[in-house]
Amino acid sequence: MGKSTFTADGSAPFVFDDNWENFGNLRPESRRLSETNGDNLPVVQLTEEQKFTFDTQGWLCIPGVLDEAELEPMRKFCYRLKDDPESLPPHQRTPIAGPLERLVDHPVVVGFCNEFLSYPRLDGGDHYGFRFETSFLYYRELGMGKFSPHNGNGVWRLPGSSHEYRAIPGKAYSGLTRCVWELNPVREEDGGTLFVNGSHKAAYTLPPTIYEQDSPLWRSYSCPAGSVVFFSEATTHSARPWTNPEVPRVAIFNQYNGIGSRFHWWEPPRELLESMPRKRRSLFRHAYGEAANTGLETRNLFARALG
Ligand SMILES: O=C(O)CCC(=O)C(=O)O
Ligand SMILES: [Fe+2]
Repeated sequence: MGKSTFTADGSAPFVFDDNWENFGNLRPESRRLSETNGDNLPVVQLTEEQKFTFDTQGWLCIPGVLDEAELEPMRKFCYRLKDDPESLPPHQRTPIAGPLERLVDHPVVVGFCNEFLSYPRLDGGDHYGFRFETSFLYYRELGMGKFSPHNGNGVWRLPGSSHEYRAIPGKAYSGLTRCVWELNPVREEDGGTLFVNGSHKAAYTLPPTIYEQDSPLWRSYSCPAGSVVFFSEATTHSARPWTNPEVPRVAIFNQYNGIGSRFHWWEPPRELLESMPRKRRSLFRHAYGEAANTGLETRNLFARALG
């Protein structure tokens, strides 16, 4: 387990586990988090400042992760998906295929998910301790996109909602989490996603002014092409109309969840999964906890009638 799983004073956060051998806390050998991704690249850990920013705001922008040589084939693939999907085999008509596939477990994404989503006991080295939920391409030209605020109050949600946020000293869990790759530059006034800072932890209901797009409660970001924005779905957020007539928004909206949670019904085709490195494929397992780190094909307990 890398150093990011310890609190700033170097101590391990107390994470309850389903055993009592270590006073209910995760055993030291269960404090595992992937250090490499599906392409065997080293995972990029979040800095203390990035962890603090995400935990307090409910969202985090990491600018300039991808360079132009990586971005160009990605944008081309997006235009093909949008304008000419029939030119792709059916199992590749998705933003997790082609040059976009490696965004799914990009080292920066794994670093983020290790901190805010992974259940360390179920990260098996070959398998991530978190799940992939959905992927969509959001392509927006002038006027596209609608102001529609939603979510918030994540600390107070019951777990079945998936829109939850939990925190103990030195450790936080973000539940359903969005990872947005901005493949074009975004200026603050262009129309990137809006957030209400701290609303994932809000104890009060949202004030009616939230329904005004120019409320000072709304925050957003500007970033160069190739930046990534993480946000907890428990944070109040909204789309808004795109205002830049020169440059469209070309954004990949990937989404992650805890290993034992599922919100959306979204199943990528087997043919696509079989072409992926084994570790990347582990992101697309069904939601379950027991022994999720021991293999992709686990036993269906239904076959065992007698317990
Ligand atoms: O379109 C956007 O900017 C926000 C979309 C949204 O609500 C979400 O990703 O959950
Ligand atoms: Fe949303």
